[in-house]
Amino acid sequence: NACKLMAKQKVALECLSYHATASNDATEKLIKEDIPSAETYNLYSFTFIDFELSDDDTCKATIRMFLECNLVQQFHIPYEVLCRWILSVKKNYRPVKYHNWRHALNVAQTMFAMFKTGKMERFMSDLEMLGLLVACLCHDLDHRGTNNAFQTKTESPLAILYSTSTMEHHHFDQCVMILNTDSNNIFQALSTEDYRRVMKLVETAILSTDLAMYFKKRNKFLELIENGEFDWQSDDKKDLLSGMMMTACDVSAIAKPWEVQHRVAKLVADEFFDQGDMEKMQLKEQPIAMMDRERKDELPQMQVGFIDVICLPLYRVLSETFPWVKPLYQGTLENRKHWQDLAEKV
Ligand code: 5BB
Ligand code: ZN
Repeated sequence: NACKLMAKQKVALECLSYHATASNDATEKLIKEDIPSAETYNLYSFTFIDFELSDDDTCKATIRMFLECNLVQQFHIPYEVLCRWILSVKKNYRPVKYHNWRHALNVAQTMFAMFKTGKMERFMSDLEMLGLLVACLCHDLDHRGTNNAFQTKTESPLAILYSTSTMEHHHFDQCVMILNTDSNNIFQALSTEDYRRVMKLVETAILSTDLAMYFKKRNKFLELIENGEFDWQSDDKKDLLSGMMMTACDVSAIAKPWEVQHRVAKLVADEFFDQGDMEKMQLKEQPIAMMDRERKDELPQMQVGFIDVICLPLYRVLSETFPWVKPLYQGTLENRKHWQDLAEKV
């Protein structure tokens, strides 16, 4: 326990030097701007792409999703607070190659598209939609470009604080920290009961983005489906469904048009390789294939594995139950062909 306290202090100190909420100037500037339509940003599509968007536009696209879901009106979120919160969330992502603010935005947009175009909105209460969108935007906050195994191996303060789902616990902590910072609390108008519920929802959703959790949840989810479950109302089932949706959104770069998927996979690989380099240098360890630059030729084969083991089974079961999310399945299948072709060339 003394150890944990020390770890917590270390994490807090580390974060203090980095953490900042949005400035008033930036917030006031965003408040004054017009928010372009959802069509302008292609927000309803599973082929949304952020590459061409300015940082400013990424914030406006985020606001547009809250407006389209009627969340600002429904939960009396002061517009100024929404703007400041979005800017603060953005600020608390680090400029790593893949797990940055752009990734968070893409994950949130896929969630939005699943609600709307995927017609899953009807299975969700407004509070659940609010919680899931917030969870998507916050789910990788303060990611350092290294995974849970790396935290454990380096005995980082975070790993001492949280022995399992290390980074995911930290992402949620960061999410809470921003909400608890003055004038960033988009949940401020909620009743005590709703506040408690939405925080729990956000926590469960963020923790479920740990891949280790996904495999457990997938089996339970499959059991429910096999038993012909159509009622998603109870709390456990909702948690299960939300967790599956979070993973579906988290890996949804795999379902984008090939040029986009190809480019994003390179970013993922580069971040993995950077961790591999640190393992070689700091730990004098041989990194696993996925993180070893010397083995980048194996990337296409690894993507096929990733698609077969994680992505396709998930998108298959989701689109069998919720047919309107099929584009995620089809896009992934299409990319599998491309990666398979490349794998055969090596
Ligand atoms: C993933 C699990 N890991 C512990 C071992 C390796 N695998 S993997 O074989 O499925 C794999 C996945 C191998 C290589 C990969 O990327 C090489 C560029 C990937 C991979 N992971 N490819 C991607 O395009 C993406 Br997106 C990802 C996701 C990375 C974050 C993992 C979060 C999973 C949430 C459920
Ligand atoms: Zn993520």
